[in-house]
Amino acid sequence: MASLSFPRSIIRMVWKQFQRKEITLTSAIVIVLIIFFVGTTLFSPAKPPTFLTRLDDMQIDLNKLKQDTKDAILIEQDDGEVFVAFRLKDSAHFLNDDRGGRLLFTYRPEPQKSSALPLTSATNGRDFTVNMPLPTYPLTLANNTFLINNEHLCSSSLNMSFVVLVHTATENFLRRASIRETWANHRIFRNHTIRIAFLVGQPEKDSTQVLIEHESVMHKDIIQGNFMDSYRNLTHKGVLGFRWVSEYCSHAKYVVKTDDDVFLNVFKMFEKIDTNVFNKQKHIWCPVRQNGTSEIQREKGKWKIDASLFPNMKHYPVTYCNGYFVILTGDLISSLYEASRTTPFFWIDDVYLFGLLVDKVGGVKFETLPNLNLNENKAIECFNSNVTCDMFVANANSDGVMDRLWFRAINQNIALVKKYSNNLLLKNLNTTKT
Ligand SMILES: *[C@@H]1O[C@H](CO)[C@@H](O)[C@H](O)[C@H]1NC(C)=O
Ligand SMILES: *[C@@H]1O[C@H](CO)[C@@H](O)[C@H](O)[C@H]1NC(C)=O
Ligand SMILES: *[C@@H]1O[C@H](CO)[C@@H](O)[C@H](O)[C@H]1NC(C)=O
Ligand SMILES: *[C@@H]1O[C@H](CO)[C@@H](O)[C@H](O)[C@H]1NC(C)=O
Ligand SMILES: *[C@@H]1O[C@H](CO)[C@@H](O)[C@H](O)[C@H]1NC(C)=O
Ligand SMILES: *[C@@H]1O[C@H](CO)[C@@H](O)[C@H](O)[C@H]1NC(C)=O
Ligand SMILES: CC(=O)N[C@H]1CO[C@H](CO)[C@@H](O)[C@@H]1O
Repeated sequence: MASLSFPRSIIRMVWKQFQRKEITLTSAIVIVLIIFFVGTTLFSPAKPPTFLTRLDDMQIDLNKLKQDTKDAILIEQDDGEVFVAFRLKDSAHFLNDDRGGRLLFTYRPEPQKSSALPLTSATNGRDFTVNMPLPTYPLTLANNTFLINNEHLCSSSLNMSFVVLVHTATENFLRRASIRETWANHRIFRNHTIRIAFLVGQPEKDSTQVLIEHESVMHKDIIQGNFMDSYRNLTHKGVLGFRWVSEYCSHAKYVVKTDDDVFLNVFKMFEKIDTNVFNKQKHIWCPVRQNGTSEIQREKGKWKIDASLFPNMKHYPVTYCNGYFVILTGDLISSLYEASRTTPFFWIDDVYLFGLLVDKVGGVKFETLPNLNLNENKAIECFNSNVTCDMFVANANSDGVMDRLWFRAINQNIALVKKYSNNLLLKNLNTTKT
């Protein structure tokens, strides 16, 4: 039993503080519970407990966990160590329930091992101007497209204002957590229903996969496609998103595509929707890149394109969007997905998703969105100022910036916040950090 006293005493201490309200739910404190048992019997020799442990060493009962925690996030540190941070509910009771010296958690990951669908070599050497047999899109037609799906995320009974598709890298657990707790926290709004779906591919490490599956159980907002998560596979991620919306969220009036380091002043978004700014059909709002103005890099750089692609062209031959923030009318999505079946793969996702596919659909209007800002420092300055910041979208790349922008945006937009938030947010307003 000696080996158990250390973690138990820590847990009791945290628990007591919690009961005495020294740790409040509204503060940013997450209570980190770490369970590690050397051997699983009571009679194993006592060894010093390891405080942080790998998730696959932990045994967690997910149902129990869900009952007793408000939420949990999975954190992977730079050194590769992984732990789970729980935020306890007021009613949490599992701490009393450690039978026979064992905490009750048992977690047996059952990775969904679907047979990996090999990608065809569609990525290489396609020529967009020469007649070629039409390819079938390699990923999205297979039956095992969704390695993880949360089909009910956007249930058809919801009157959806918009659904947000966030392109996120597998290991960006903290960024996803920030977005969930700030502007895309659908629990705190009224009069508008929004949902967020995080799109990922397959991680390199199995341990990351376990974490993602766990995250999906906790938050039910992960969509995972059957492809390696990598920069050159981002187009697949985008098509996956279009397919997912077509099949499971086609009733959303708008679809917002963004990245995991982007802050949206969601109250302004609601206001624009309510004042019919977006009341259009077959329409896209984004940072527009007009046809014939974006140079194709041939020599060097992140976006260097092989001479066999877009041969003899100096500029991309279609209008497209900078993809960090794009609003599409919902009526477009299934056509875009259909278009992907017959549009040869091109790895620059912005050009493919918001250019080539849109061009194939035809009759789509682009409109430039004002007040988008990609300079994080300018955004912090603007939202910190005593004048209401007019940024609609801002970059929030560094740690903690998403939260700061969110708190400041709330303070600057009190009238809109009162209009569009429910009591969950409003009752906390006065205790909100500034
Ligand atoms: C997908 O499933 C359907 C029915 O379950 C089957 O007819 C079809 O052959 C499958 N397609 C592939 C590519 O496995
Ligand atoms: C759905 O929401 C819109 C606002 O986005 C509102 O105008 C409409 O009345 C709502 N419909 C229903 C059936 O609640
Ligand atoms: C894209 O995903 C496929 C399927 O998982 C993988 O074979 C391929 O290596 C990935 N491409 C890149 C550039 O990572
Ligand atoms: C783009 O511009 C080129 C000429 O610069 C024109 O030939 C082409 O048709 C345009 N494409 C679209 C989709 O408008
Ligand atoms: C706002 O801040 C500026 C300096 O940043 C200051 O000069 C001004 O008085 C402030 N206005 C109010 C209303 O506080
Ligand atoms: C929050 O502050 C406002 C004024 O700043 C006040 O009217 C309101 O009652 C306060 N709410 C709570 C819950 O304390
Ligand atoms: C404009 C509108 O729909 N307002 C509604 C917002 O939600 C509250 C209750 O949550 C309703 O009372 C309002 O009518």
